[in-house]
Amino acid sequence: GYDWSDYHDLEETYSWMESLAEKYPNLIETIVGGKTYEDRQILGVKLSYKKGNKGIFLEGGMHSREWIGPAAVSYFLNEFLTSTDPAIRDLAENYDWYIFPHANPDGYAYTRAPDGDRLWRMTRSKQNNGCYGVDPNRNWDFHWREVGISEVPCDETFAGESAFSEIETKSLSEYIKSLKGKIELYISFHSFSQYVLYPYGHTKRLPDNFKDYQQIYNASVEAVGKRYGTKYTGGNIHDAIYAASGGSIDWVFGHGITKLAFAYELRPSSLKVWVGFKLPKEQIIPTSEETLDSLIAMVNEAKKLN
Ligand code: 0X9
Ligand code: ZN
Repeated sequence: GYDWSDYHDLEETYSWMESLAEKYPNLIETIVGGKTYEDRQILGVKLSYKKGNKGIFLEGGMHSREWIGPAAVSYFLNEFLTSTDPAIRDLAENYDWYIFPHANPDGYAYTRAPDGDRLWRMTRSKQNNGCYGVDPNRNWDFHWREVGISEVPCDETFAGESAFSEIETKSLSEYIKSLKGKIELYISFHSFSQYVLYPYGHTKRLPDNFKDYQQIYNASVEAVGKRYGTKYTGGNIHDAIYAASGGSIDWVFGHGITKLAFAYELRPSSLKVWVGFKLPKEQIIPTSEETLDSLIAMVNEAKKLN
C-alpha cells in the first residue's frame, strides 16, 4: 500500500487520493483544481466531517523538486483520517480541508522521469526561445514581475510572459477564488531552509494584521521544535529571505481570499541546493510529524484571534 517510507510518483499519489474517496465517501471528495500544460489534472481532495466548518487550504509541490512538500501534505491528510490523537482529531473534524499535494504536476513528473531532471523547479510550458517552464511561484497576479524575478525564459525564476501565463496557476487560482469566504487559512509547503513565512514578498511593508501574523508565526516555530528540536526562523518573506513577487500566498492574501496565508520552507536547514532538495526518505515521517505539530499550533493560534 501507499506509505511514507519513500517518495511517490504523481500517479501513485493520485490513485491513493482516489482510493480515499472510495473508502470514505462521506468524508472525502476529489476535486480537479485545474489542468496542466501536458494535460494532467491538478488533483485535490476536500475532507469534511460536518457542515458549517471553516476551511483551510494546503498547497504542496508548487516547485517540483521540493519533494518533501507533497509527501508532508499527503501525510497530514492520512493523519486527519486515521489518527486517534485528540489534537489531530480536533483539527481534522472542525475544519474543512482543501488539500492539493501537487500544484505543479508536470514539473513533478519531470523530476521523476528517467530522462528528466531531478532538480527541475518550474512548469513545463514551451517558451518562445525554446526554453521550458515558468517559475509558478513568480507567476501569480499580484505585483507580478516587480522584484526578485527574472524576465529571461530559461532562468529558474522566470515570471512568465504575463501574470497567470501558466495554465496551472491560472486554473488553480480560479478554483481558490471560488472558495473566497470559505477558507480562513492558506498554507503553502516548500523546501528548504526551515522557515515559516508570511506576506509580503514584493515589499518590506508589513501586512495590516502583521501582529496576528507574528503571533501565529511564534506559536508555529515553537511547536515545530518540540518533538525533535528542529530550529525554524522566518517572518515576512521580503525581510526573512529575499524580495520576490508573484508568489501564491501574496496573491491569496493580497486579493482578500484569506486574512492569513503562510508558507513553510521545510527541512533541511541550509545546504547546497543539490543536497537540500534531496531530503533523505528516512526524514519524510519525522519532518511530517513535526510540521503537523506546527500546523496544529498555527491553526489553534489563529483560532484565538476570532
Ligand atoms: O523563492 C521562492 O519561491 C520560495 N523559496 S524556494 O526555495 N522554495 O523556491 C520562497 C518564496 C516564499 N513566498 C511564497 N511562498 N509566496
Ligand atoms: Zn519552493
